[in-house]
Amino acid sequence: MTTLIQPYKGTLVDLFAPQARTAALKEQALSMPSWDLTFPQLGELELLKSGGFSPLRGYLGQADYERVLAEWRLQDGTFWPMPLTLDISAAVAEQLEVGASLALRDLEGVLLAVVKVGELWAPDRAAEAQALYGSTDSAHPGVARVLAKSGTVCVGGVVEGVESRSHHSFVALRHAPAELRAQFAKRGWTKVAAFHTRAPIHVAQQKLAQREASELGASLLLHPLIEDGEDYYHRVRCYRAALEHFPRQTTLLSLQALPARPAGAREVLWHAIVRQNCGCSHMLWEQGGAGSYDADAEALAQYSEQLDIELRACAPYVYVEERAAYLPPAEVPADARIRPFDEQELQRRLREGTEIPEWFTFPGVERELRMRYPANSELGFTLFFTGLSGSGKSTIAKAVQAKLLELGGRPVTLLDGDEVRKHLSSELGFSKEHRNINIRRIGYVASEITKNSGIAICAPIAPYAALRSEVRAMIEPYGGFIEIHVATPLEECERRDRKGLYAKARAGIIKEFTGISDPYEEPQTPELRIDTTGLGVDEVAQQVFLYLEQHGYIT
Ligand code: PPS
Repeated sequence: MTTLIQPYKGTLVDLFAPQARTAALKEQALSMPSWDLTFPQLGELELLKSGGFSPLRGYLGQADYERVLAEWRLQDGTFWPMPLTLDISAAVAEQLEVGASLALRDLEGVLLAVVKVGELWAPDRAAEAQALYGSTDSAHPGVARVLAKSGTVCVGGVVEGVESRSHHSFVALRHAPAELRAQFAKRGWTKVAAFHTRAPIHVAQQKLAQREASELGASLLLHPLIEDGEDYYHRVRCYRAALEHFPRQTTLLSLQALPARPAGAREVLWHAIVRQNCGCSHMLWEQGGAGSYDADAEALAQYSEQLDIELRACAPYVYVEERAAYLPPAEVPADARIRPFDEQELQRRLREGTEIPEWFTFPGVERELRMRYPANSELGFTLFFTGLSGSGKSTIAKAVQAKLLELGGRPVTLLDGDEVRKHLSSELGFSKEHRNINIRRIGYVASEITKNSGIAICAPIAPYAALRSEVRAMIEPYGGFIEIHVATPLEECERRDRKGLYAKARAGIIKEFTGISDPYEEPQTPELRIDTTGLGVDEVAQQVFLYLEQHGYIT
C-alpha cells in the first residue's frame, strides 16, 4: 500500500472530501466502527487533512512504517523521518478488516474523517522506541509515549476529511498550511523563516529570531509548538505579548499544534517538512534553549539536503552589559561583562517574587509569567516533617504552628502523626500497606489545604521514600512542599523514649517498630535536615522559619 501521491515540490495535499461527499460520509459513518481520537492524534489528523504532512494522504502501512524507522524513507524512496500511524485499541481493531472504513471522531463525537483500512498490524513498540530514541528506557519521555501504546493496533490507510477540528480559543492565530501560504502571498513575502520554539519568547529569542531572519532577507513566522494542556492558554498569551515587540510588517504569529516527539534530528526534519508545507523557506531555532530541539548536528547535515527548506540552528544570544544589547556569541568581545540569566534563574525570581530585569523579558510576558507562577508569598505550602518516633517531629511542628499563627496571613492546619491516627486513620496498623494508606490520606488533605492557599504541617514518620515522593507530586502543582527530615539519631530517640515504645519494641511487645524491626528510608534530598540533639525546640523552629523567609514563603 502506498500513501503517497506526489513528491514534495508539488502542490499541497488536501484530504477534505468535496462538499457533496461529506453528507454521504456522515451517513455511512453511522454504521462504521468509530475511534475517538486522543489529543495528540487530533493535532496530527488536522495537519494530515490540511496538507501539513504532504505528500502523505493517510496513515502509514506496515512496510512504510518499517522503512521509516530503519531508513527514514517511505517504501517509494520519499524522505520521511517520523512514522505517522493511527494507533487504536485492540477492541476497536477487532471490529475492522482490510477494506472496511473507520470513523475518526473528536471527544464530542464529531466526525472529523474516515480512514479506509488498508492494513492492520500490531507493531513491536520496543523496536519502535529503540529506532526513534535509541533507547527502551521509559524514563525518556519519547520512549514512554511509544511504550504506552503497547497493545494497540496500527491502522494504515488513506484518509478522507469531513470536518475541521473546532477551536474556540485563539482562532485568529491558527492557520492551515494553505492559509499560511495565502497570507505570505498576500503580503508579498517570498522568503519566510519559521522560528521554532516551545518556550516563551523573551528578549533574547526576539533579537535572535529578528536578526537571523533579516540576515536571510526573510520575513518571520513565529511558529511555536503548542499542545493542549494546563499551560496552553498561558503560553499563547505569552506569545501574543511578545509579538507586540516584533515589527508588524514582517512578522506573523501562528500556532502549530504538534505533539512533542523528542527524537533528535528526526523531529527537526519532520517539523521542517511541516513548515516547508506551510510555505516557509527557512526554519530557525535557538540551539540548546528552553524550547529548543536536541538534535545531532551530523544527522541533520546528512539529511537536510532532502528538503527544500533551509535549516538554521542559532547559538543563543548573550546579554552584554556595557553594550546593553543581546549579541550572537561570535560578536561578544573577549573581555565583555556577560549577564547570565537562564530559565532556572527566572523560575527562582518568580517564586521569590523578586525583580526580573527589563532586558530579559517584555512587560506583558512578565505579567503573564507572574500570573502563572505566583510568588511563594502568595502560595499555600506544606511543611512535611519526617523522622523516627521520638525524633521531635510533633514538638517542632507544634512550635512552628504557633509561630505561624502568631504571624497570621494564611490558615494553618497541623496533621500530627498521632492525631491523624486517632481521627483519620483509626482503623490502620503499621504494616507497609497501612502506613502507605495513612501517608496518602495525609498527602491528600495537605494538598487540598495547599491548593486553597493554606499551610499544612504534617508530622508522620512516613518511613518510605516512594510515598513521600508521591505526596510531593500531589502537592507541588498547587504550592510549596518542604520536606524536613528530623534526623535525630536512633540512639537519641531511644534514649528519650518518652512513650516507652522503644523499650516495648526491644522486648518484642510492639512488632514492626520503625528503626527497630521496621525500616526507615532516610530522605536523600530534603529541603531541610535537622538533628535535634542538643538543640532547643525554638532553635529548630527558627531554622524552619529561616528557610521559609529565604524562599519567600513568608515575609
Ligand atoms: S507512619 O509510619 O507514618 O504511618 O506512622 P505515624 O502515623 O506517624 O504513627 C507513628 C506513631 O505511632 C506510634 N506507633 C508506632 N510508630 C512506629 N512503628 C510502630 N510499630 C508503632 N506503633 C505505634 C508512635 O507513637 C508514633 O508516634 P511518634 O509521634 O512518631 O512518636
